[in-house]
Amino acid sequence: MTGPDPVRLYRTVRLIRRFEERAIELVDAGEIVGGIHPYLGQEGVAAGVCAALAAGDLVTGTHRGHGHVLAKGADPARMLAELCGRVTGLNRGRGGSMHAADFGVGVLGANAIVGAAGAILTGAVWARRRRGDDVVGATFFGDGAVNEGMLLEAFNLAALWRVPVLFVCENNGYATTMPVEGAVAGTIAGRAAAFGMPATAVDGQDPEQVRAVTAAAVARMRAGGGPELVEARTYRFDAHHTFEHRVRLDYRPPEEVAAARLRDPVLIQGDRLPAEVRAAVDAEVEATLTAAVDFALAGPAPDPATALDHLYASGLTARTGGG
Ligand SMILES: Cc1ncc(C[n+]2csc(CCOP(=O)(O)OP(=O)(O)O)c2C)c(N)n1
Ligand SMILES: [Mg+2]
Repeated sequence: MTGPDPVRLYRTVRLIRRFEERAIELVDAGEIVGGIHPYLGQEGVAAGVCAALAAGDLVTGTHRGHGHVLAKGADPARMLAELCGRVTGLNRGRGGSMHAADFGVGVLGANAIVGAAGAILTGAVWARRRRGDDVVGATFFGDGAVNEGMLLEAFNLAALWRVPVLFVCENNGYATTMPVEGAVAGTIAGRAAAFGMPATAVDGQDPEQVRAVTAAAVARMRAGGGPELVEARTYRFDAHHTFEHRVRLDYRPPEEVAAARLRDPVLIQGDRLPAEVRAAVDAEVEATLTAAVDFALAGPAPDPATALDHLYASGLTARTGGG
C-alpha cells in the first residue's frame, strides 16, 4: 500500500467538491431530473478511504454517493452523463445519481436503500474471496443506517465469516432532518463491539487522518483480521437533497452550519500544499469538469423503446405508446 500522497488527496476532495457544485447547477438547469443528495462537506471521507484501497478492491456507497464513485476512480464525465440520464453515462443513464456503478474500478454501486450497501458489499467480498481473489472492500453508510436490520445482519455475517469489509459510517449528525441523538440508542462504535469488531473514530474532515486510519485497518484486514468499523465524524454543508433548496426546513441552527463549514476538508487539505501546486490542481480539476459537463450534455437520451433493455436476463421488449 502506498503512503500518503497529499496532492492526490487534495485533487480528489477538490474534484468531488466541484463535481457536486456543477451537478447542482445542472439540477437547477433541469438537466438532472429529480435532484441529488449533495456530498458537499463530506469529501474527506470518500477521498481518505479510497486512497487506502487498491485498484482492485471493492466499494459500495449510498444515496449521497457521488463522492464514493469518484474517489474510487470513475470517470467524472461518464458519471455526470449518468446523472443527466444520457446513454453515454456509466450505466447508460439508467442508474442515475443513486445507483451509479462502475465495476471496472470496483464500484459496485451507490445505493438508494439506506443500509443495503453493507449487505451487498459483504456478499460480494465474501464471494470474491471464496474464488481465491485477494480483495478487501469498504462500504459507506450514514448514521441513519445504523439502526437498519440489514446493516446489522451484514455486521454479523462479516464478523462471523471474517469477511474483510471496512464498514465506514459517515456520521454527519443527521438522517434527513433527524438528529443522531434522537434516533440512535447506545453508540455507533458499540454496535461494532457487539459483533466483536474493532471500531475507530476519526475526524472525517481531515482526508489524511481518514486515509491513515483506513490504511491501518486495511492492513489488518488483509492479514486476516476480519471486518472493522470506522466512524468518520463529518458534516454535510448543504441540503439533505436539492429539494431542500426550495423549502426551508429549519432543523439545523445556522450557527451550527456556519461553525461546521469552517472545518472544510478542501481547505484543510489544500492548506498543506504549496500555493502554486494547489492552483495547478484547481485548474486541472476545472478543465476536467468543464469537459465533463460538455460530454454529459452532448450525450443523447436513451430511446424509450430500449427502456427494458438490460433489466431482465430473459429479455423483454418495451411497449411504446398506447400502453
Ligand atoms: C430503507 C430506507 N428507509 C428510508 C429511506 C429514506 N431515506 C433516504 S435518505 C434517508 C436518511 C439517511 O440518513 P443517513 O443514513 O444519516 O445518511 P445522510 O443522508 O445523512 O448522508 C432516509 C431516511 C431509504 N432511502 N431507505
Ligand atoms: Mg446522516
